[in-house]
Amino acid sequence: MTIKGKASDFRDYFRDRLESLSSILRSRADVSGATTASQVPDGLKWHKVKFIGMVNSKKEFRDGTVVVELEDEEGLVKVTFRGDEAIKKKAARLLVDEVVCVLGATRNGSSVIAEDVIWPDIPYLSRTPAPSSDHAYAVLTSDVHIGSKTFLRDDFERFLGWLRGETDEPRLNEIANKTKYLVIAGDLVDGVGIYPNQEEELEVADLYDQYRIAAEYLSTLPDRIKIIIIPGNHDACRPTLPTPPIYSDYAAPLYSMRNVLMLGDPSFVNLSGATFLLTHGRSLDDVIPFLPDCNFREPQRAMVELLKSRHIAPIYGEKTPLAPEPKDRLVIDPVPDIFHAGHVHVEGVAEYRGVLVVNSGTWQSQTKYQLSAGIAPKPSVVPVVDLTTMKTYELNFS
Ligand code: D5M
Ligand code: FE
Ligand code: ZN
Repeated sequence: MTIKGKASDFRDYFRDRLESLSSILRSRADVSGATTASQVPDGLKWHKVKFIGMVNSKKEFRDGTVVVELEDEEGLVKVTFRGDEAIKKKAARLLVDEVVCVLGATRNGSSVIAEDVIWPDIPYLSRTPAPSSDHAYAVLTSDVHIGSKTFLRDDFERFLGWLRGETDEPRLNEIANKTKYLVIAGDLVDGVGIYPNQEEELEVADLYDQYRIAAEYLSTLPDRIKIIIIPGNHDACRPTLPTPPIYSDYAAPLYSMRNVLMLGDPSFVNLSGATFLLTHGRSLDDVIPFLPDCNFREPQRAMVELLKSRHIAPIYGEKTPLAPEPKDRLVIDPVPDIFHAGHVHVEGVAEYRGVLVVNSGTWQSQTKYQLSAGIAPKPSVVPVVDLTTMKTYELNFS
């Protein structure tokens, strides 16, 4: 592929992102009548304008004033957020490459003083409970990191034992017996060659062996549990988002299991009437540092912000590589009932406008890198969702 071809692929990709998110924005009554950024009208006097564009750049000044450029395919507008704290706070939340609607005032049409910002966001969902009263459960996990020296084998085996019904506690046993789905949101294995000198931290140095062990573990579960697996950045897969399922060559033992469903990242999947949006959550590394009021100890908060942006990886050019497909499949559409990610190694649950937002933690204790970066994982805690009521339980296997 030539560099020229690549550049135009990215142009098409971002054109589709702008179109898809614009049309989500335009479905809001408060956005109706908005122009695009390049079509903001000029005039002889100051006049009100409303327009949609993609954030092309963002500068923050010491007094909290924020200047962004909002662009579409034909051109861009300079937008200044200054004055009251409320508008500066909203501007601080803007992410580069996301698509928003700005309300403001201008004279020349090319430089706007902002009065408000509207994100695509999601409508309030009122979910009809699944008609069955049999309370099927979905068990959500991720970041098992099989093959790593820091894989918490005892905890993970206790967890599988619980799913097999080997617990004395009647209530816990009842949940295990009614579990229909085990969802694994990436990083099933630790992989090989993922970061420099990884071999020093591997107990199982062969990728085929890692997947063989993973399949052996999952084969101990009853067949009635459907296992859904998407790739993470440690799995054997293409490194870009969207990511096709884990390579069938390496993960052959998983592909040969009849109750295993191997999907890509992201994936929408319907489980007993509930729509899940599954992604590993790599972009959380990119967005958390830029989002006010978000941190790595509560990844679910950043996931709520992704729902407001209606995009799984809004910022381009940080750590998450994107594949420039003609259609932006990272746009969050439709709105799921459950938004499930992992990657950050900290379990956390939130509810936003009727959507259950879950980060499913890890089965790996603190790695050397995480120690040096001050990242404290919260391993061996598993969110379990009653798909009839959406009630969530957090079970601890440490
Ligand atoms: O990532 C687990 C978490 O730790 C995630 O928030 C990224 C962070 N992490 C881990 N290793 C690194 C390196 N080498 N650089 C930056 N950030 C890192 P996981 O996908 O399990 O490795
Ligand atoms: Fe991980
Ligand atoms: Zn990861």
